[in-house]
Amino acid sequence: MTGEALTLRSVTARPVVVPLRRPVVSRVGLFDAWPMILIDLQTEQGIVGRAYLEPYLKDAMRYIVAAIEDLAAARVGKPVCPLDDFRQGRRMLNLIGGEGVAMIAVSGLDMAGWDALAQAAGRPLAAFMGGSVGPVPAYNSNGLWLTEVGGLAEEAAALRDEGGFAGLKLRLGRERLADDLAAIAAVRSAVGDEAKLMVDFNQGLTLGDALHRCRALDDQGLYWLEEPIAYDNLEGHAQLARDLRTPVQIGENFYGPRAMHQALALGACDYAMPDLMRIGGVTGWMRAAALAGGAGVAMSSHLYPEFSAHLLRVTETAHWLEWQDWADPVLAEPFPVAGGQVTIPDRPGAGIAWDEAAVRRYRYDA
Ligand code: SMN
Ligand code: MG
Repeated sequence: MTGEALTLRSVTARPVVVPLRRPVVSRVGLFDAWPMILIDLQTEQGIVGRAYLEPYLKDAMRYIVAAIEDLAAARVGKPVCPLDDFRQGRRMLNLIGGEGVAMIAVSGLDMAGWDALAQAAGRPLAAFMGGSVGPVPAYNSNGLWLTEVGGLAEEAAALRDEGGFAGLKLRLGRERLADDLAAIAAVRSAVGDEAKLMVDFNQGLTLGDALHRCRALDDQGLYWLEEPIAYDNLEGHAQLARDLRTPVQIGENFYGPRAMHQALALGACDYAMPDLMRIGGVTGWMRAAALAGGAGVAMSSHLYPEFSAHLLRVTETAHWLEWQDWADPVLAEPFPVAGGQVTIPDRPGAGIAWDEAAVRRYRYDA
């Protein structure tokens, strides 16, 4: 190994829309197919760093891809240095605002850059970062949407059996409290009292409704209450965290590590769960993880199970991996999951490669 730096040659960002086995029905939106941007970061040395983004809105891919291309153009011919690229990218797009598209584009390139470096070192990303590959405890988030309560028991059992999961995510926030209670009862009837139920309101409630609804659910033995109210209402979340005995979970809408700092400083959550596309990729995750570690707050992941598995292995307060198999249709070798744990494959980098025939099939003209 020469230790030669990798030089950025070009970046391609390809939009696809892949089918979902179970349509997403949530307070944050209805999605019957899942948009993804597949990023390939080519280097002069021949190594290709890969990552994907899941931006929810298929037509938003057009301007996210444009932002990725602009950031990449500014780095062509330069060494692939994720920390430098991160700083430069943030500075470059600061003038249109650091959150939203700007942070998403920086995050995607950051992940692909780290993947390239780990591949060049011939090590799985977790090992490249000083950790090790191994099992990562996961809960299944593939279903239990705001669908008919009558179908939830059967679905919960199926979700448990997809990978021997000890935890499931259930979406709540139906019109009537009685229906949320019925949904919990239906899931419990199938998976029992021992199963961990992470429940997610997807920002669907007002603070007043959340106080009422979450107090009424506080004795249900739920594992966490996720995003009851608007994500940027940190004071409101702090009020809920003080008021409730069930832990409050937020973080998928933290744009950059400073948002983690602000949430922790306000006591806005008992648990935190950054999303790689918004927290700033691998670089942003590690900075957020240091803050969570310092505060002693357990940290879970949101989407991106492949990169997240590596990162949870090097996170001081690692908690739960959110398991979703939604990217599987375009992955050449999806990560295996069994016994409620994701196994990180022992291959260089993050372990992501595309099934090119599937990419052609699901290509979307954004
Ligand atoms: C979620 C993820 C993806 C689509 C809709 C809702 C949810 C989660 O917030 O935490 O999984
Ligand atoms: Mg959520």
